[in-house]
Amino acid sequence: MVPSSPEPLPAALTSHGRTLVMGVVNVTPDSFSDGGEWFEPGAAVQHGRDLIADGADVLDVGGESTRPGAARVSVEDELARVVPVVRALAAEGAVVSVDTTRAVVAEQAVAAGALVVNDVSGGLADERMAEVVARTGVVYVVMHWRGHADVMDDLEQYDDVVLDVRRELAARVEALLAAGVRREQLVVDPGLGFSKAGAANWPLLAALDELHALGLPVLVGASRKRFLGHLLAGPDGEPVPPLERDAATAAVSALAAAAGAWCVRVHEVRGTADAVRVAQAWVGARRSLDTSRHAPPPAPAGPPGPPARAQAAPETAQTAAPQAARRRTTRDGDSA
Ligand code: PMM
Repeated sequence: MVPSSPEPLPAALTSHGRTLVMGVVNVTPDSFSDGGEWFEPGAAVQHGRDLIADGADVLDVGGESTRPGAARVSVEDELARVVPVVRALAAEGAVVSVDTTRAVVAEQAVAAGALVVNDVSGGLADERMAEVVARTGVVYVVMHWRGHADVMDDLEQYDDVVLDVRRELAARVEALLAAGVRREQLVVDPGLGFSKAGAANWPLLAALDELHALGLPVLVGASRKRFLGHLLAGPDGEPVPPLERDAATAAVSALAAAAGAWCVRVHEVRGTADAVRVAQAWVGARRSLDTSRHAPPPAPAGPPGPPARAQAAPETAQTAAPQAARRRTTRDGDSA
């Protein structure tokens, strides 16, 4: 399935025909997976550049950790962390998203060049957020959320996690539309790991099509999360540490992309940039097969010629890239 795209994004981002890759730039001292590594503004900007070089389509700049149990930062600190980094990266031509639950941070980040507001609270944490999103017309990521980091692990009760998350997201979408936000601005996100214990995350991934039934693009943020650490735990039951979850993250990215996710949000971009291309080639080949097998038989006309070749998929930018790579590997004597 080719993901639909929210409206107010540059054409360069809507014409890929593949799932987008959002690279995480955490300007925080304490995020669960990469806290402190890029806390200085200069280091954060350089990290953003590196993620673009690795294949990120969008950079998500955040100044407040959502690590379970984390205390909130002040508005002043969040603004001081985020706005200069957004401004610098946007000035270099990057498509920038701001990861914030605060309307004032969203507003100033948009003024500094952000095109996307990624709100893990889906507008619940700040009642002014909907008004800012409606007025600025930015793309708005509405994540499923039940409470701030200090209480989120106490809010994990669901009758049916997929139906409950979908219903709660639908309610947020209705409230945002009622506040004047346009449907074309919206993206929804199941909020993996947010008020979801390990096992509750898998049905949400397995049922992405049920989230697609909301009729909006879907963003998936599985990167380095606890449920992957638990999945990969060794015989002692200890979850593997966050930095050892990138291969599993890329596997989720491929599966989410094949299931039609509009965007995947990740810390390590290169593996996921490859993964979404694998998914695109795989899904594209499936579609070509289905089309060629259901095409009517050719009219019997003209002299007999060489046997018809299987219908090749049109060589798009996506199919051309693996072919170029194959030519290179042959010359290099690499594996077939
Ligand atoms: N997860 C984190 C932060 N922001 N935004 C969206 N839209 N979806 C997510 O799943 C999500 C997010 C978790 O924190 P991290 O920045 O430390 O990964």
